[in-house]
Amino acid sequence: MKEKIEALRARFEAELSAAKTSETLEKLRVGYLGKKGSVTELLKGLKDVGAEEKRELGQHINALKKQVEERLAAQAEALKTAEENLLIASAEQYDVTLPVNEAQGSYHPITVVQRQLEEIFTSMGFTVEDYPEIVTDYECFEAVNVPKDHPARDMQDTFWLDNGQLLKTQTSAAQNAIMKKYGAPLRAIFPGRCFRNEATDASHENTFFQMEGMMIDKNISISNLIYFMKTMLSQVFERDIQVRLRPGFFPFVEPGFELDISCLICGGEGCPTCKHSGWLELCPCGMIHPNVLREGGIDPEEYTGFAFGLGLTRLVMMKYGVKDIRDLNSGNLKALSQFKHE
Ligand code: FA5
Repeated sequence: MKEKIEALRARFEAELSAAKTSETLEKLRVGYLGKKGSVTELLKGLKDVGAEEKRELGQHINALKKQVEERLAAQAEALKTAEENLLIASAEQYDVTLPVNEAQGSYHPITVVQRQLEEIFTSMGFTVEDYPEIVTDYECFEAVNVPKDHPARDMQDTFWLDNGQLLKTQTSAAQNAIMKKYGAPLRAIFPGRCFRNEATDASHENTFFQMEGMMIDKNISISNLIYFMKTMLSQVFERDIQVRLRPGFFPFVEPGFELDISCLICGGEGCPTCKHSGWLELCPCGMIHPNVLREGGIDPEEYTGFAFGLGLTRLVMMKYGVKDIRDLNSGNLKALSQFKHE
């Protein structure tokens, strides 16, 4: 019996040194000290030996039991510490002595107004379409009735890629694909970033946002166009503003208009933002040219429609009284943080 006890002690020590997780330790505990554990079985076996021997063997077995209990407890503690150290070492390090940065982020004013416009138009049954910034010559020009060598291209020089594609100069670049996607009737707006090779000034940037809209159905007329433009502007500005509609030429509309807004920076008196004219070109628009409808797979004999190309960045300038368009792209948090309340 004594040899059995010593063999068990040796086996336990070997198994204990191999135990590297809390789970294996628990298995060991059950295997030695549980109801049917090896040490418990030894104790049960004492009933078959004589009284003399029982006393001596009982002491040995109890000593082994105590040793197993103590060794298991010590090993469990050591494992716990090792696991905690591992967790600390793998956790993200940070300096608790650094001052708290109380500056809160906020949406860019262009995002705020874009979302407001999206809400206005979706409430009137328009879908909101996303479109790439890199497009083909066909999408940006040819599909909207601006063939190669058309003089209207001069107004929209842009950045060309080696593969012949370009950074879109106008959101009109999405017109053709959207017509082909939905057919008629359709109501869609498509905001997007545009790029032009511009000499920048207070109201011109090389990178700016437009938001295009199209409505195509039977019997759509200029009255529908004016209604939607008025509704949109009165909801965005939440006050009366002066607008004027004058003829404008764009190859993709016939007739075409320029919708100007009385400059809200100077109240129409004239300033650098409106080039001292008192008016700011905001939203060219018109009735979609039959060639453009046809190219989009829509029969111009059956359907008519209007399109507009809102200068979203300029609208933001007017709404918030931003005098220089370049502030909006500057990343200057001091200038932009004033819109935080939105
Ligand atoms: C166009 O881009 C036409 N695609 C708009 C259109 C769409 C007309 C559908 C008819 C039907 P235009 O180049 O004028 O047009 O630009 C439209 C608006 O974008 C301008 O009125 C102006 O508000 C804004 N915009 C144009 N160029 C710049 C620029 N460099 N910086 C900031 N805003 C600009």
